[in-house]
Amino acid sequence: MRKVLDLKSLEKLRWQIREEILKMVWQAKSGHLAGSLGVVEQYLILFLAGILNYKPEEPNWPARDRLVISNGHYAPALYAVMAEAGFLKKEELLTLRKFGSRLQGHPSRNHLPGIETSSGPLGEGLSQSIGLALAAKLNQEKWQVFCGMSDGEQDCGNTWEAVMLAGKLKLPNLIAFIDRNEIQIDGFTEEVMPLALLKEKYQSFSWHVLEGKGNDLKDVKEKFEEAKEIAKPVVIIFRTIPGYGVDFMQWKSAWHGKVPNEKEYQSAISQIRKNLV
Ligand SMILES: Cc1ncc(C[n+]2csc(CCOP(=O)(O)OP(=O)(O)O)c2C)c(N)n1
Ligand SMILES: [Mg+2]
Repeated sequence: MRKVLDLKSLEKLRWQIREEILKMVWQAKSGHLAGSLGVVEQYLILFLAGILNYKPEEPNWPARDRLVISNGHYAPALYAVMAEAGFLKKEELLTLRKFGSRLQGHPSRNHLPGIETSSGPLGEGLSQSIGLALAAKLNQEKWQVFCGMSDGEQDCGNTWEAVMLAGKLKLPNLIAFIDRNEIQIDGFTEEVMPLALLKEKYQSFSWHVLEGKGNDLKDVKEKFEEAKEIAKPVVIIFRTIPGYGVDFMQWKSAWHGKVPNEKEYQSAISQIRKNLV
């Protein structure tokens, strides 16, 4: 059965999840920390605050909402939250990136039940989400499609083809959310490829745009609840801090995909744990 927690319980959980993420990437000696640490509140609210409709014991339940994570390198955060939601056991988290593990470095739908689409190559998730949303609409199904994207993916041409099509189709069941953390693999987004007026660009293609504070549980919850009621394509632009919770990782694109050394790891863990006392 789906677990629904109040914001007070999630407040503690968001730091426990961050500790899991650090442990997972540390044992694998590979993985993406900055984005994963920044996105935790969004995934937690989706899975554990009653936003997504799902049954962990029946991952292919036909009436489930579909969650497409287009930016697959956020996998550590996704797996850690899915474990909390009951899709896998917490012990399995430490198999991340191990040979034969269900927890591939990027999500694979053939490996882990509950993963809706395989991802890793950026810029594909919104097109896939449109296909799902269109199918639901044609079949008069009530489930909704949620598509998580990164800001780096707004550089992908394919993303904008999908933005145009979703607007044209007026899909009433499509909710996109962007992790606007201002960084990508080797610098700030506005230096590598300025995104300019992201909100206005989506609006010009007939999307409804919401903006939220992505590291604020209450605000994230309110924005998803609001989005669920809007009967046209909606995108929530969540401002977040990459590397949130670890002072030397915050806002540093160098931590996009780097593994800490022993001293850095111990410091990161103790910084995160301070939020749990
Ligand atoms: C099509 C494609 N091109 C390049 C890459 C390599 N790549 C992986 S993550 C990434 C950075 C993209 O920025 P963002 O998703 O915002 O990452 P963040 O640093 O915020 O985690 C790139 C270029 C990829 N996965 N797919
Ligand atoms: Mg980014």
